[in-house]
Amino acid sequence: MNISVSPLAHGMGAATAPKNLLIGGKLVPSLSGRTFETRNPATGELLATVYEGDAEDINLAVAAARRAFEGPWSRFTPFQRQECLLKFADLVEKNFEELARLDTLDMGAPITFARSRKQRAIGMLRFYAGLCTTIRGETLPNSIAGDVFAYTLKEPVGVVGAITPWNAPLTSTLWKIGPVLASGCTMVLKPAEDAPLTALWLGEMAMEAGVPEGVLNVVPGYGHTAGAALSSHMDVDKVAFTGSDTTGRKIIKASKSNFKRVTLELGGKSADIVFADANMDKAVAGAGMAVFINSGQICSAGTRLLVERTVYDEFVERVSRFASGLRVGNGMDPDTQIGPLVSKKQLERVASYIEIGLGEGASATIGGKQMTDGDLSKGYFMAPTVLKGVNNDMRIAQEEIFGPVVSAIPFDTPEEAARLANQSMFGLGGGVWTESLRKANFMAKSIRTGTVWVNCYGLMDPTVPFGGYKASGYGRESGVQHVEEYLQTKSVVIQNA
Ligand code: TXE
Repeated sequence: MNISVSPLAHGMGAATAPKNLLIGGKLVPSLSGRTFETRNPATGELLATVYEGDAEDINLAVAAARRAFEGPWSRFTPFQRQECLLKFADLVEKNFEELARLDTLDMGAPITFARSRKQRAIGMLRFYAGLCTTIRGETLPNSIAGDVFAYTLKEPVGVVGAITPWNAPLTSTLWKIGPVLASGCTMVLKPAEDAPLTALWLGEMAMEAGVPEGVLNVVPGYGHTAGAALSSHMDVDKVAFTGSDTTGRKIIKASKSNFKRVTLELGGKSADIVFADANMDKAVAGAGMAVFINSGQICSAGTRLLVERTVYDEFVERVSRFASGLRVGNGMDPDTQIGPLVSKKQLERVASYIEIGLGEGASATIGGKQMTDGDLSKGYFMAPTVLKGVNNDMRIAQEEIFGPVVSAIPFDTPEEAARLANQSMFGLGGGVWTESLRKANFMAKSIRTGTVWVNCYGLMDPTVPFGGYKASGYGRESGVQHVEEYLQTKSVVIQNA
């Protein structure tokens, strides 16, 4: 298979053949022969048609993953898995510019943003390559059982079904692949229907890196068909899901078929808290980009801007000015800071939340509307929006909007800020802007979320665990914890004769 050629080089648009599924090391059409389209959200242009995987294709992929798990992959030593991951990382590095462009074309992220994730993307493979050879059990003291010797083994869970979202195709896919391969599991990956091309190419690249056929299968398709089949499959040992809380609930229900293990990385409504003593220049830009980056389509976006009342008006005005200065446009333009939303559906969802907010009594100091000037009319562009006069009980302060919309809420004391931050069903991220170490520590301890950023926002690193409290899900991705999510512990107890 000649695989180190990007889907872009194969050609795009209606004239090209549909993109195949990757099952058992072969590029194959879907059994039904049905296809779906993926479009550039900045222009509405057709990027590619893709074969639509369904339950039957998922069955084939799971069977291939099982064969690989019990066959060749089980004979790979940790050092051999490490070698594969390192080669895979080299290929991602070599092809990074094309991968970044693919993210931009398929979901709209500004190319500068897509490029900025290079170290993290490659790091997610190299970090997990490093961990391959560290997976180990323990020898255990026996205080009660007597003359026995006991130890634990760490074993791969088995076949993993990974269901990924569209908001960061490259990093969200590598985030799953790195630790799965490091652990010795095999995988059926169902990328989001809105942006399936990156995952398909990464699957081929993994094979070029020496990953045996069947270890990584990629089956694009819809959630209610292919996704549902994967999460309820009797021969899948674990589902790793990133997406909405609504779908997360369905995944939990489906997983009961065989009590498969589940990790969920769901949405958020993260509070970004600005104290009056913060470095204001840093905080304005930081709080602005905490929500506007990737057009707000980031699970940990700082969508509730809590500002100390004494500086509330001034700060909201400065963030609004910052928002109005952002360059919105086609992500392929290197000057673009804010791209389109991923789809018409997402644009309509965001617009309807703005309407809800205005109806609840909030006012927009900037933005609030779709942008339709010139070429923007071809895509799904929403103006960066700041909503003022919001209280924490409003729907716009409680529900995930997933667009470039921030709700500004005043507070008076650190205790009140913590209470408001925690008055949310979600618990994914959060930010604190202050020059006071005491306040920073108090807030970091008080906020019930998986990550708290202090005087920065959204910094991610392969070594730092990421995941949710409360309805933002469970399990951790990144860090050594992530490999644990794909391992089981077996105890071996040996009685001495
Ligand atoms: O999410 P879905 P959507 C949030 C965000 C966004 C909203 C809707 O608020 O506005 O979700 O986006 C697959 N069984 N996030 O509709 O449906 C689907 O095919 C199994 C937050 O895109 O959760 C895709 O691969 N799988 C988020 C994946 O789930 C199913 C990222 C995510 O889609 C399924 C994305 C089913 N029944 C959206 N139904 C984050 N945490 O970062 C759908 N899917």
